[in-house]
Amino acid sequence: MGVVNVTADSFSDGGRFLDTEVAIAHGRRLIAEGADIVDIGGESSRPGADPVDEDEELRRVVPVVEALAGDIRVSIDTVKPVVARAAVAAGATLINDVSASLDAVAGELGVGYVVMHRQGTPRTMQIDPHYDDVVVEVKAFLADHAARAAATGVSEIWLDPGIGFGKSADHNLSLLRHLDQIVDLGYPVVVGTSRKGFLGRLLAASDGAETPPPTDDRLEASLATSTWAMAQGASMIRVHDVRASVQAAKVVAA
Ligand code: HH2
Repeated sequence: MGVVNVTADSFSDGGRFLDTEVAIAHGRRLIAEGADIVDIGGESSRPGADPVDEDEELRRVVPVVEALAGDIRVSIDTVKPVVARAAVAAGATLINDVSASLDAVAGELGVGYVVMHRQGTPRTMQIDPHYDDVVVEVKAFLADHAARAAATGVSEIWLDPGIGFGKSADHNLSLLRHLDQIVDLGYPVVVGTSRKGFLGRLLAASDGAETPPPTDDRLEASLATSTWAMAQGASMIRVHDVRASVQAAKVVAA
């Protein structure tokens, strides 16, 4: 799953693909690089991000969905029912909802649904995330929400542990270490670690550096975690760097 962020403020590529034509061209590049799905989003969910209003989000994503849906499977990354509906009308067939609240919309529209775990909301989620047992709690949340989605009629359900969404670096690593337990729930699993902050902090700590490497210098760390996730049984990885990730996926599959 290749990421197309039609946003001004995404953590790794904010502002680069805000223009409709530039976003479409980026999506086409990801298709050429081997993506199976492109995930189009118009509102950043990075820690501290400001909400985007509905009209602006629609203006950002709908033309990009329309332009790409004829060439590839399109997923809409949104927490807003109106945006999800408009994107599906424009050709999206998967709703990727980081708030885990749009199951009934996916059920009604007859499209696939990604249930992602997060603690808190983007504004505050990284301030002091706390769990007694992160793996047990995330697994229970995903099982519960998958059952709810199934009850509303969703037939294609994906589970995502929500790396970086209300989690410390240790929480992220625990979830990756025990990803097989989430895979054991019996639904396909998607994992997004690409360029995320905990990778930067891990690299800085191991190098004794004061500042993490910039987001566009986290490819190898991202590939390491994506490869790990696939080896633990993840069926899909959500990434910014499609070409390299496809190569890694092919080798893991072999
Ligand atoms: N991560 C981000 C956004 N959406 N969706 C799923 N299912 N899983 C994830 O891990 C995930 C996600 C954050 O990455 P990005 O879209 O690049 O950044 P931003 O939210 O700042 O736009």
